[in-house]
Amino acid sequence: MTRTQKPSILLTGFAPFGGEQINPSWQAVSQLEGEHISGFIVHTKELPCEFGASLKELHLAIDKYAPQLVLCIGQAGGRADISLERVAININDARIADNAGKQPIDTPVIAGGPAAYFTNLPIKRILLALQQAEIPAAISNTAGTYVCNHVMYGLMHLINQHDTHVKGGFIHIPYLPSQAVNHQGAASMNLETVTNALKVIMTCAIQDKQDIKVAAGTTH
Ligand code: PCA
Repeated sequence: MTRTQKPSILLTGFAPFGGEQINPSWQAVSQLEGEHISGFIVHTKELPCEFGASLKELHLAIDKYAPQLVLCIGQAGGRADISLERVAININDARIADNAGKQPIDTPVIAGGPAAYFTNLPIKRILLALQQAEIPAAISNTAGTYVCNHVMYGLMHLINQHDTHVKGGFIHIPYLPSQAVNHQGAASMNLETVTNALKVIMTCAIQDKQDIKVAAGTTH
């Protein structure tokens, strides 16, 4: 295992999927390669939009960089906010085939694993920081049942099994305007706002402060 000297952050984005030409997650993440955030260096990695392979690539990147913070980013087409995912569930239920043609239905991400894991990011603190920066954001209580939930569950499983000091979580982001023009009525967020949001999130997450209690739940 190669250990880098400087404390580091691993940011991941995804390859395009579902007929899109781009994935805004990788568009935003790739802008941040080599960035310094409060003494931490940012490493980036594009993950394939594939069950199994995405988690293998994530594990390799974690092994390579030994980051203190792992933030995985994915596209949630149609959502209007930066979505701070609270929970990952132990299920793969693919509405469409992944980029390798696989479509698992009702299989576990990790056989024998717990039903769910919570992120260990201070998501309420992050929510307030984003709102202060005038970036629309929300807590999300589902990362879906596709490749993003798969990756978040695998990440939190790894952290819970091996090293609880590593912070990890998943962020869903809206379409970019260039995608939304092909999905009439769908919300979008520009690339600069998304990359700024990721900087705010990283800055807040590495402060290692306890989360705060503010209501940000839903009634449905
Ligand atoms: N979004 C998909 C998978 C890759 C991505 O960017 C999801 O939400 O599961």
